[in-house]
Amino acid sequence: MRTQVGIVGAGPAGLMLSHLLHLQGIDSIVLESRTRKEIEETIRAGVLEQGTVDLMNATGVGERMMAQAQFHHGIELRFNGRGHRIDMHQLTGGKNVTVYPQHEVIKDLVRARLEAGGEILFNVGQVSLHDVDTLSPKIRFRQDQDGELQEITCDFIAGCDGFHGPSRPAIPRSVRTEYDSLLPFGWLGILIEAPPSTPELIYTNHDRGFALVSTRSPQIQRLYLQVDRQDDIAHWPDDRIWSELHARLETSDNWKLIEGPIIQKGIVAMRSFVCDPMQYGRLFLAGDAAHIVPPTGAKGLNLAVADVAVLARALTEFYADGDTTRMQQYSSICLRRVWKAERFSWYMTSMLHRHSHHSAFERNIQLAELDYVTSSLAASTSLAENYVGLPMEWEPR
Ligand code: RFL
Ligand code: PHB
Repeated sequence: MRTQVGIVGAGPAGLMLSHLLHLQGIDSIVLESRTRKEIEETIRAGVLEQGTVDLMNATGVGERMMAQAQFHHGIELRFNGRGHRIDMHQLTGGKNVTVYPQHEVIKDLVRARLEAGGEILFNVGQVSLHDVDTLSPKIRFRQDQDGELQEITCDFIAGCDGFHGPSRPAIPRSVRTEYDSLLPFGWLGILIEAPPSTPELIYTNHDRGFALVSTRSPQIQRLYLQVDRQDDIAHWPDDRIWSELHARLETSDNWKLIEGPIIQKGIVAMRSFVCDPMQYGRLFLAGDAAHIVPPTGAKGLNLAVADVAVLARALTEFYADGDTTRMQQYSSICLRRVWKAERFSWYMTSMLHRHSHHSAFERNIQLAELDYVTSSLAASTSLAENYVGLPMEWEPR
């Protein structure tokens, strides 16, 4: 088999890249280790930046999103039993917080690719990358996990296979620097069947720890609790989850959290991670394969989309007239934005989570930060600008 761009991973990065390349007349084959059903049902991110929404609309995959997403104008930061609204719409000159689940983005992109005759090979196994520092890198894999060994010869390989995929290790250890910081906590996430308790997302800092009230649809809500990173979901029966959520979200004005049956629960660990460079020879990393942010800033999916917007443009320029300038700059263009998203996610995480090692002094600094960011126009404008998303490569600056 042969293709112009071999793409490992059908997450937001891999699928969006394949879609953007197709619009420029560039061929790709996407290899995915899970089934279509699995990738279309995995619950992950919920919030899209304005740039992600604009890119989906501009490239013809935004129709269902525009019909089903919720467009919020702000978020609430809650501490000391009181809510404080950050009006994102006003502070950013009209940008929104769009709540549209990641698996719906995946469904839209898979459908667009398949309808356009695109090739996505699901359920492949033993994917390995070869000759990435030559002009014809190769991907080997087995169809249906254990079928015959097959090989795709490519012009370029895009490693869009998430944090644990084989692409990043294909860059020699001596060439890459990894910046890694494991956080001491995780998030326990639940999906419930209930109407929303609030019109906008609530991020709460409480003495007992962080909590987040998000949403998925008028019937399904998404909530998170800060827990210890080693914690086991078996320690969290439903009534313990509810009593902890009520305690952390309590306000002095009797706001009520609406309960409903818990239909899914799990704990995810949190980390910050950056791989530099994001390119080696003809292998380009994009999305979680190259960097991870803690979810507090709602940045992961959006960073993945921002990376592939840069990569699609670089590849388009190469195939148009052999210009490799942007391809050579891929890593540095992406990493500038990545580090700013790392900084923002780190800032939101440190401001909102309860740290067991914190002294009373540090706790008061945290509360002063929250007071400042919710009362100063300059500080809340900065938070809003980062939350709705810094400009992406394809946007005018
Ligand atoms: P993905 O989505 O992990 O996709 C990688 C794909 O590669 C496949 N794969 C392989 N395929 C073939 N061969 C192999 N050997 C392979 N190994 C792996 C995988 O099966 C998978 O399909 O990476 P991508 O495309 O870079 O996208 C990144 C995002 O998924 C991630 O950053 C976000 O989910 C992070 N995130 C959030 N991001 C946001 O922008 N907004 C949010 O509100 C938000 N909330 C979240 C989040 C992540 C969370 N978790 C579960 C960590 C909330 C949570 C709880
Ligand atoms: C979500 O709805 O899954 C979500 C929302 C906001 C975040 C993280 C996750 O910061």
